[in-house]
Amino acid sequence: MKNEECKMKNKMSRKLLSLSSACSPAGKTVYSSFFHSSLKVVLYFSFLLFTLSCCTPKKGAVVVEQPSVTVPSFNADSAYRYVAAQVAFGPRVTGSEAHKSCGDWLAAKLKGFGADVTEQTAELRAYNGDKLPMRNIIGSYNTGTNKRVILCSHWDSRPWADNDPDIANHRTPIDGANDGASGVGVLLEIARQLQQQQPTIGIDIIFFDAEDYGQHSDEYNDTDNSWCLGSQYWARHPHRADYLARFGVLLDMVGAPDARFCQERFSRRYAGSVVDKVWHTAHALGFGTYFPLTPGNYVTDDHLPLNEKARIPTADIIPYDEQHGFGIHWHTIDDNMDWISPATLHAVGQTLLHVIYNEK
Ligand code: 1BN
Ligand code: ZN
Repeated sequence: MKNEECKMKNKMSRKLLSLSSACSPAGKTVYSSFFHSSLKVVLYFSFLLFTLSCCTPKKGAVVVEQPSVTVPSFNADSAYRYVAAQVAFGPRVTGSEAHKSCGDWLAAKLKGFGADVTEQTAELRAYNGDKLPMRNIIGSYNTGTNKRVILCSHWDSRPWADNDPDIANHRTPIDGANDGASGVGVLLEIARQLQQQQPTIGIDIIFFDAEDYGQHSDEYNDTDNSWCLGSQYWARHPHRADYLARFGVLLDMVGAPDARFCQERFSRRYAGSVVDKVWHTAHALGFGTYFPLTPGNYVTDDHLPLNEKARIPTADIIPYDEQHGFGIHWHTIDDNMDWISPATLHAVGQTLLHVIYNEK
């Protein structure tokens, strides 16, 4: 989208402010020495009534626009390149060489975009006993403020294509272009924008590890928390003591051309106001087709530990529809760059930029 077009949409979504709402109750102390206290009370309430009536917008009242914020334009080609760069490392399976190299690259990119970078490392155990050298990578902006928002994605990729139609691929690791790299690509582009124009609030971009090392679908195992190990760890050990954020937004699989981000149900339950904010912003910007206002399903994802353990209301932008589930490429060897659409990355990234820059 061109800069001008974006600014126009930004203008359209501005709130209108009644001119008369600038009135405020005042003057009480000026008159206080002239009257007895009972008279003072009567006068005070008369004044309050006058003030309230003055502040009620009248038919035909003059309205002025609140000063607008300029929201940067999300560059979808740049985000696309960040997705491709991650995929080029090979499958980022936690503990693999590609994982290590890609993690170094992500930390360097965030630093290059001016973030304060914190890494959390821990040796975790997967549900099957595999040792997992977990690495959460966090890029913080405007650390001096406690008005903070989390934007997060997982950066690891699934070790097994266990949803592939060909059973011969069920032990093959996946590229995870959409499942992993797409959300990170959008957030790297947002990081680049944050460096160029600082918003009022502080932002923590968190790349969670070991989201996708969950139970293989061909194995029976009754562990129910085998997914989202990095975010579970972060929720138990936030990267700052007494860390708090107003809200969070998780991006998972935000790159497919036909993506429909129905409202994930845990997000509606725990973070209804965040869902409203994000989905209504998307609609105001003309991205309503990607963001239906209808409920999706319940998804075990990185937002759950943030909502349930860290108590930070966090919404998950994740595609789901009755017909295609998470998409036909989900956990198959076909989750590659062919499934990445700059238009979808743009819809998600531009929506988030508007949410961030309009937060006061
Ligand atoms: C999201 C992307 N998830 C995995 N890859 C979470 C998930 C876990 C989705 C279990 C469905 C079942
Ligand atoms: Zn996955």
